[in-house]
Amino acid sequence: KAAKRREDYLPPDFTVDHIDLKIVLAADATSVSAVLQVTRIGSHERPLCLDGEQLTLKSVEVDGIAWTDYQLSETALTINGVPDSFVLSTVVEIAPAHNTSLEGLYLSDGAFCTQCEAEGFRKITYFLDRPDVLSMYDVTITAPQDEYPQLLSNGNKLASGHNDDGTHWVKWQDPHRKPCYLFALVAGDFDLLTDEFTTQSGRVVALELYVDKGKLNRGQHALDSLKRAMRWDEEVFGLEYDLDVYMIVAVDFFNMGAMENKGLNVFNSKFVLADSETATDDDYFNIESVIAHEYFHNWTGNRVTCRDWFQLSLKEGLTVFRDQIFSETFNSPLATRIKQVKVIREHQFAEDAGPMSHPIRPDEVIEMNNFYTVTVYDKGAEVIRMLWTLLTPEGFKRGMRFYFDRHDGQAVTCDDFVNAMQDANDIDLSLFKRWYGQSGTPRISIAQHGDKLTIGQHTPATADQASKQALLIPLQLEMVPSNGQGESVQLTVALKSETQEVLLPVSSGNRVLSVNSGFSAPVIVEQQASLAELGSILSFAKSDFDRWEASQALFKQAMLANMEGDASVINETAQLMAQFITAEQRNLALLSEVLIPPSVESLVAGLEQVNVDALLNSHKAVYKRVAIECAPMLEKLLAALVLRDEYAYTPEQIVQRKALNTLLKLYSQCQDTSDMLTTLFTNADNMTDTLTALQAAQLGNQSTFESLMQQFEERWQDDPLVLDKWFALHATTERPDILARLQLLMEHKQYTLKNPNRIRAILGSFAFYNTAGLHLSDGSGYRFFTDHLLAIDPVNPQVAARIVTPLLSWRKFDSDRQDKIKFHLTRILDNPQISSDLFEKVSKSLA
Ligand code: DPP
Ligand code: ZN
Repeated sequence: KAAKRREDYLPPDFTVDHIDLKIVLAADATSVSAVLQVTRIGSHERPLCLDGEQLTLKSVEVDGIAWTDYQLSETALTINGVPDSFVLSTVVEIAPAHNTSLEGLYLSDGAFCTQCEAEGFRKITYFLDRPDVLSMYDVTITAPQDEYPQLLSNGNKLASGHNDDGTHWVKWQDPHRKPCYLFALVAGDFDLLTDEFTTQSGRVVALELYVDKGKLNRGQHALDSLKRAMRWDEEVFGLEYDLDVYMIVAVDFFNMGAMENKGLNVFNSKFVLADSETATDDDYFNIESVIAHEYFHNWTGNRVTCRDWFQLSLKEGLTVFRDQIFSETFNSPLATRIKQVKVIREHQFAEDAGPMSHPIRPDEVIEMNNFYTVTVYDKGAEVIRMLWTLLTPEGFKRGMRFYFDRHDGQAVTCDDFVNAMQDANDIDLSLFKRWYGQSGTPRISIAQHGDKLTIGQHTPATADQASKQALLIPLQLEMVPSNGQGESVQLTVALKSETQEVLLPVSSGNRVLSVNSGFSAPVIVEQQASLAELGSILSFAKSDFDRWEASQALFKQAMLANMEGDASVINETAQLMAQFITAEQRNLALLSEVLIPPSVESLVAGLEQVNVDALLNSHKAVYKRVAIECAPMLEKLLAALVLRDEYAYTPEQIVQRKALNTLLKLYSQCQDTSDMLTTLFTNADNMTDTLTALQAAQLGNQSTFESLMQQFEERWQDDPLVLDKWFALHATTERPDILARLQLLMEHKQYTLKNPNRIRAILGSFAFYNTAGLHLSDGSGYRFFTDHLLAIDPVNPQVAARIVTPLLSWRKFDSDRQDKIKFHLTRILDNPQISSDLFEKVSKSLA
């Protein structure tokens, strides 16, 4: 597959005003008849070139006449000699039962479903499979009545009926024009949970949640979250739902989290199903945020969509930001922001620094599925957040209204979005636009001379771009009183050039600077604060987020210093943490964040060269040393935490469970907690506490871990979604025989190569979060992992390409490991059947 470039964009030669689809479902041979109203755009003589893959063409007609003047290739149907306006009818056959890529029309546990974003519609019928072709859809689905009583598609149900052969049919019509990536079809036999929502203007919307038989009682939280999201979007952005029905279907086989198909979202069941027994507080949080995310797409994505796939962040960065501020409203803002920033530090900075580095609006793509990245999504959201800061919330909302006034019903670019924001506000955003085109993580340096700061910015070269320019960066600072006396002072500086002088608003005497307060920009601050300064920020900053940041910097400095054999930093850090826990013993929300050290993986992401063995040892040593210093306080706090009411998903209880998790893991570093953990596990009335017991045991107590894990498996062996937690815990355990353990897991009756959740739970968790196992010094981890990648690739290339990521940054490891990783990446690249997904990532990494 050849690379496509953003600059080469051309508008389509034809458009399709209307499509009438008739789909007769059968697992091995589904028939798809499409009648397209086609219109030539502009004056040209070019043929109509339609995308299509893995389709068996049965017939072609133009204006009702059988047509033979066409060429057929593996990826296209080119029809010659067509008039300027005509009706094209095609019939194709497809085989959903053989579609393991989970793109296009496929079977999930016996139900038919579709995934068309980005380019899956071409696996259903011949079409102009690009987001700037917007069409009206009529869809008629036919299938056997008893097996598939529910036949769903986008929009409103127009008619239905029965045939003599035991099949039935339903006709759907979507009153909104849409690109084909938003098409969806589902056919199956589900349990249905219903509700209603009345919009602010009085439209009554039927809400329908379709889940696997027997899972109805796990759907309520998702439905409640949907209603909260609908209300919130009306209240905050004035955006209202625009159809009479909103359907969500949960399926077990799904490549991503969920999909915002117009009026018919399809979800990975992981982001729908929850009850206290089976789901953790984190699961509840994630469900709420993904439900909201897909709902918000109805405006940011569906009503206004992307002109081409290079503009993906237009809808994703914006919609992630919207779901983030939604989540910050209904959950702890501190915990929510920390989650977001961890994703950036652990994954996005690594992407910037690696071979797949790209701007939030990429310039070159081989396989679009590879660009549903943390950069496009999460850094994209940080870029929108900076606009929110620069424009103020009111200015931003004004910009949003203007954007919809100007572009509703259109397919537009990221520039169109920023222009709308600019035109609705009195501001020049031309410099800001560079965030869309420039990749890499900017570095901020600060030099202080009395009350004057010289702030520098520079972005190191990345794999995709050699030279970088200065950006518009809203940098927030907090001047923290170093001894706690007096008020903090906060300021925001809009950086515009490589260096900039700033006069501090108050005297800097006896104050410590907390730079990039609240993570106001996705940058790395280069200046190293001293331990004493970090101690002041940890103790006295007004922003809890900055206090957390200081704790992470302390841990990190201690871990790095310890690697160099310097024990003083570790002692001082441990003392600062012990002082902190004593002073803040009532502030469980903050304690439960501060006492989690940065993960090994986030440290790896932040380092240019990594000595894996030393880092792993140092990480453990520091964690343990802090535990020893804090032990008396931990004991006291834990005693107060174990007694609790019956489970409820309330802010108070969430904080208590989180604190129990953090403190117990820490305490288990220095004490034998087997009895406590076993009691907690046995008495737990909820999955959050159950996992706390398992996680704490996993970190140190091998025999307790094994015995509790066995009990867990006995209890949940028939529930794969719950068992994924068990798979992941095993896969992330540090143990010498980890590969044998993984092999056993993959022989489990619930494991199948065909289900992405299973692969991600075992191999994905291993690759991303078992640094010790992946990087075993004899290279056996690499071999094991790549053997499995080679097996997954032909089944599901999207999943294979997603989990290969940790190997791509091989350049940061020691030369022996480098050679070994390169050897195995080469093995992948040498496979003649390699997918374009894996090819793009692995070839870039080896280049
Ligand atoms: N458009 C989808 C989403 O992000 C892709 N998974 O919601
Ligand atoms: Zn999205």
